[in-house]
Amino acid sequence: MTLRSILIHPDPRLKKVCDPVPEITDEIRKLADDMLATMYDAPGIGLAAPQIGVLKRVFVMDCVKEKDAAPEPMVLVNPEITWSSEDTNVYEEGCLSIPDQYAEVTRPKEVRMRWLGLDGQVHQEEFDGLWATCSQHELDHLDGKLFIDYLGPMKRKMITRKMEKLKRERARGAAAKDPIL
Ligand code: K1U
Ligand code: ZN
Repeated sequence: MTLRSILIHPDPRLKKVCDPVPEITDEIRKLADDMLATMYDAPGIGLAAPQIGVLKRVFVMDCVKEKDAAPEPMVLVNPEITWSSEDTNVYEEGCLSIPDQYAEVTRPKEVRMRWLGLDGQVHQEEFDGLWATCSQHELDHLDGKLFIDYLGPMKRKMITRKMEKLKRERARGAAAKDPIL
């Protein structure tokens, strides 16, 4: 298992529509393992493959909130929404690719998703609450969409500028640590 670096917005890889996975292979199983480890380490409740620079339709999530509850890691390959509720829900979303920025996003309250599991079987499940919000946020990542794309242009630009500054500071910090850079 390897911890992978999480890309920070703006990055062209976060804007791409990802490719379907033709079959479950050892490479996909390893990718899912790495993604779960990276998500738990961050920490986060979800992570999509493009966030680690892999443009494949895979995401992981675990929205168990209670501290002492058993983890419920999920790996969704080629996920699709097959039904969404008329009812909506507003949640203050965050994103590991947009650190420390949060904004309210309105999405369907419940969704039914179909996906390919690591067992090679097609799965279908209805999600609600945080699972519904997170699964839709992650599916958006696979279509090159970020939660800030739901915001007005002013707020989106302000957050993008903050992220550009953060990336410059991180690059400077890394260069100061490494005499070769
Ligand atoms: O996709 C991502 O960037 C992960 C993101 C998922 C998400 C959060 C909130 C609403 C929708 C989707 C995160 O995990 S951000 C971090 C976060 O929410 C969190 C971190 C630690 C504990 C609990 C939550
Ligand atoms: Zn995100």
